[in-house]
Amino acid sequence: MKTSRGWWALSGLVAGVVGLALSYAAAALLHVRESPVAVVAEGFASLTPGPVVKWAINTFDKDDKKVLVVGIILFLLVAFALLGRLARRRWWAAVTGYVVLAGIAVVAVATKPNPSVIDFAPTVVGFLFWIVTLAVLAEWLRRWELVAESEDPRAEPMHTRRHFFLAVGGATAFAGAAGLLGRVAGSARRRAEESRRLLRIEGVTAPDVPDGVSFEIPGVSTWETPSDDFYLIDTAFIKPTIAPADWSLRIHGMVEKEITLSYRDLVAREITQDWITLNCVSNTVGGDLIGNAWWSGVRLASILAEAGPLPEANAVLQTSDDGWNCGTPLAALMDERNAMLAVAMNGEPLPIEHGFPVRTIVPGLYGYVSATKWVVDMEVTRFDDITAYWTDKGWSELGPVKIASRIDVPRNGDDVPAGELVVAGVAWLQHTGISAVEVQVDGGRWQRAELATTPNVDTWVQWRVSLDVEEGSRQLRVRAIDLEDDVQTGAIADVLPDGATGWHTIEINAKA
Ligand SMILES: Nc1nc2c(c(=O)[nH]1)N[C@H]1C(S)=C(S)[C@@H](COP(=O)(O)O)O[C@H]1N2
Ligand SMILES: [Mo]
Repeated sequence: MKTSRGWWALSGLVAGVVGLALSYAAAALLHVRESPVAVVAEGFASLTPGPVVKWAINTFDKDDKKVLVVGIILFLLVAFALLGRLARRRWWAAVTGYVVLAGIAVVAVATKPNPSVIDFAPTVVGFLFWIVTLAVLAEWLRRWELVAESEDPRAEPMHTRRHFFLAVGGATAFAGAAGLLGRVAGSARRRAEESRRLLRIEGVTAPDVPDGVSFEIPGVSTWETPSDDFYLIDTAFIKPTIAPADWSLRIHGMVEKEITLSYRDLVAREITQDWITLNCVSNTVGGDLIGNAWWSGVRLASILAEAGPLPEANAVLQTSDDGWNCGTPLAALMDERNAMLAVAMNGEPLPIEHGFPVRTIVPGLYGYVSATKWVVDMEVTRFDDITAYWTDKGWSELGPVKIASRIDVPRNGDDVPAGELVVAGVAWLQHTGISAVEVQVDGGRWQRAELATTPNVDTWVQWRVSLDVEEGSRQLRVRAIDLEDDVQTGAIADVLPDGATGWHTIEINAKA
């Protein structure tokens, strides 16, 4: 056996470093707050008994976290080297060792509050790259060993050894590049977050909640959807991180005058603010891909009027910094409704994942044809001449929202006391408005609900009704009527191609 254990240890080390670097880069690119090492460090710290933590803080002062992270990394480097040596004879034992290490990171992530699937990605990515790198290096080491042991005079140990060292060098360079990528991505995120935190936009005020919009019934969606709870839909695996100073919007195409707006130009204009409910065409009957926020921004009608659309134009192809696009009816952007380039949500600059620094909001249209996040380009055009991300996949060209209503309390399957029962929820038809909501028990008479107030026709409205329910299994069903007296249809349609229809129906159990 001519290769030394040292080379196996080196392979283990290099493979481990590749895995760590890749998990770090993945964390930065996916905007997962913590890389596996940081999460494990946090978990470790939270499990450490108080006196030890006190001792650590006293001994290392502000550096206590750094000491812990450095300690974990040193431990890992030793573990990687040992696992590399182990891989020489017992490949599966080494793999098991790494599964255990990754398992610790998975547990640390899983025990954090509200972990999402994406939070596990850095650990998985790191694990996969570790295995692949070790397998490649081990392959070259084995060949080297074979050649070294062989009696064949034509065998050239130098040759296979060179390949091994090339592979080690390549893997190290790869880890370095990944680490660098992680740093750059992380710093772009930090820069955008920092500029967002420092941003004060004149004319943006805290949400102005009108009287009477909420019945304050527990279980019914709150009037204002907190930005942190607002549903998130986009196709961007990596969310754009654009500092306002780097943002601009180009409006061009079938216009008399092309316009390019900087962020400063935009927010120097008059700010418009309103409550607007946004929902997704993929929201199923009774679903929760909907939210209501206080949006602040600049009216698109005034900006587009300056550009001067040509008479033949009927669409605006909006493009996001991440490449996603959608076609929006020009009329919806220019009529009296409050279509805007939004810069703030619920009184704060847009959260990065909701389109910072600028997104489009158009009351009355589903998000997929209007609500472009990280919007950077608007081409005034004709629907005949364009296709866009979702219309290419079979969704309708025009996406006006459909009337809908939802029962929030009681919940489907709830046990309730028989007798008087308060049923409540929300209903919406942005840009038209709701005039009435009706509820029926077991297909009986439609009973009118009481409506809360709304500041405009672009928001959802809360409703409630007190019903008498007899003992037993009961079915509740809701429908809404709009301000033009059109009644919500009970015909069931799928979300594809232009939004679901049907009455939200739940089963409850009334008990004596
Ligand atoms: N850049 C970009 N903007 C986008 C999307 C997207 O995939 N990419 N999805 C749209 C869809 S389908 C919806 S429903 C809304 C959702 O906005 P939200 O994530 O802020 O709730 O954003 C719209 N804007
Ligand atoms: Mo959507």
